[in-house]
Amino acid sequence: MATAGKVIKCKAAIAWGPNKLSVEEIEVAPPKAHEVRVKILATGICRSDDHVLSGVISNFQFPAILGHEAAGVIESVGEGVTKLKPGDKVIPLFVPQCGKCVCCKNPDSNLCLKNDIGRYAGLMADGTSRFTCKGQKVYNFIHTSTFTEYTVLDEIAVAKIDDDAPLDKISPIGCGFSTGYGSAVNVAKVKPGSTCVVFGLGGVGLSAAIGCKVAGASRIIGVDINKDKFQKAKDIGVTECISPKDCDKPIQEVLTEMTGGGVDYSFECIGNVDIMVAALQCTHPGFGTCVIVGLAPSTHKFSFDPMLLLTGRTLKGALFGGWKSKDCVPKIVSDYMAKKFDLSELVTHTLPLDKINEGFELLKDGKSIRTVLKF
Ligand code: COD
Ligand code: ZN
Ligand code: ZN
Repeated sequence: MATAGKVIKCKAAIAWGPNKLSVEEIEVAPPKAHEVRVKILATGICRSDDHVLSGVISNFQFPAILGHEAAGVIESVGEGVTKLKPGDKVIPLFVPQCGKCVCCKNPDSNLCLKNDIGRYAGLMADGTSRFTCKGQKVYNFIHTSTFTEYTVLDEIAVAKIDDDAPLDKISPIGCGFSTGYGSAVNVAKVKPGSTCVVFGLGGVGLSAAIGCKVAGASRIIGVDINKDKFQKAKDIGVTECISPKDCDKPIQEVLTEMTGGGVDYSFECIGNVDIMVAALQCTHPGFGTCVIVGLAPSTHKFSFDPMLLLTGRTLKGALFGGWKSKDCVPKIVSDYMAKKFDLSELVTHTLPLDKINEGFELLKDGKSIRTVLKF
């Protein structure tokens, strides 16, 4: 491409600090060795973008380019990149897969130790940045940075996907969808005929419910305090919906009674430590499994009676639905194209980059499932 090897000037949303986000012109340097430069075509606004922007995450370096759920096309590649080429369709990976660390080598783990979640160094693998704005260095975000027309990614943080994939529709596979869906099919390994309960019917909870359905669950109970979420949940396959506000006893007791002793699988997709305990308590003794998907504020802790585990329940959790990202994202895209599941219900709003602040408002007010910015 004509731009290969050159600095690209483009538009990006810069987070200057907590609650300070504006669209600016930036410079994006060419990719160095084992990096690729990607033109982003669609990117969703997701929970951890909001956590950083609203200041919930305190050890964060500004200014930075947020965004981690996206789809795009490779513009150019750096030296030593052999498996990716300009024109390839890709999804950035906020949990990378280096293939070399102990977690990557362990078939049961997807938590590549090169991940930047929690540490937030905000730099490329070589310790430098590819972004500048108004002469200032700009940090990246968990290996991705997608609220920009162009980004630069380490090779370990890119999945090449099908040439025919519709990039405008599949960005939720970069985070929210795969997180919820994988929690069901991959982390819990939901079995056909089972009974599941999903706490929280936002994009992640709905995706967990889609996973339960694809895995053949016969009963999928949705729990949410906002009844506006029930219709969409039923449309995607949730069989019953309950609001804890309508119950005269704790939700875990209601669920235990409704299911004759407890559910096979429960998913906490809210990020509330009290609900996490309820999600464990409502699983059936002897074989129930509870999966923690929600991200709670780091100061919040939970405690429970260890007898809940001694009596044969399992408590699990994983990032990104437990998927080994580089290996599995292309397969998830292929499954989408084979119509194994639908993503259209998850995207409720579409906006241009200039209206990104509006997108964050929709997320905060609980009005959107997912807002996707299209370039
Ligand atoms: N009881 C029942 N329902 C509740 C309660 C409650 N006490 N409180 C809130 N809810 C409902 C809300 O009404 C809403 O419908 C739903 O819970 C939460 O949905 P959203 O839309 O706010 O959030 P999602 O679906 O986008 O999910 C985000 C999580 C809240 C699960 C968040 O913790 C997350 O993203 N977790 C994944 C962690 C992760 O992997 N992060 C990395 C990148 S984001
Ligand atoms: Zn996310
Ligand atoms: Zn690794």
